[in-house]
Amino acid sequence: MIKFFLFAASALFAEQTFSIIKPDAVESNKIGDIESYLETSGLNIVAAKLIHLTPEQAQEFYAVHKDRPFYKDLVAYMTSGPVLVQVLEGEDAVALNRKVMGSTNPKEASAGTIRADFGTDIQRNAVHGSDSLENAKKEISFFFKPEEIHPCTKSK
Ligand code: IDP
Ligand code: MG
Repeated sequence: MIKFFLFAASALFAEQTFSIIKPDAVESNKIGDIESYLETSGLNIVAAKLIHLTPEQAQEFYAVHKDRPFYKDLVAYMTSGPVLVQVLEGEDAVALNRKVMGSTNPKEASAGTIRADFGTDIQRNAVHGSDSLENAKKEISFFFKPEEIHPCTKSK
């Protein structure tokens, strides 16, 4: 009975967000370390695949930045090697993931965050994370079919 209520409550408050382990971190063999930061924070990995983005995919994914001076370089960087795209689930997953990631610029990110520990500079900053629940839904559906996502059924 208690288990059922815990499961129902966790399902009710669970949120999903979208995450990318970027080319710099994949190339430097940091997938496992970064997953460990995410899992230790309480996030569950409920979908993941290693893919090499096409220029068209990267352009569309980052279309919101198309007028920024760094857009062309960002697309070149994000297509420079494979990335791990994934769906993370947990309570307040969007905000929690952003907290574990740290600030965009690794030099300004708090100690112990992924970007502080694995990022190189403001562009090569190891990870992407959705900035709102609305964008998380859009970004998840950009890369995953519903049947590729395996919501967490664990009661904590
Ligand atoms: P976020 O990834 O923390 O949400 P955004 O402002 O959405 O930051 O920028 C998207 C990505 O574009 C960053 O993660 C980073 O890779 C790159 N980027 C952002 N600002 C700059 C910049 O000033 N110079 C170069 N690249 C940047
Ligand atoms: Mg962003």
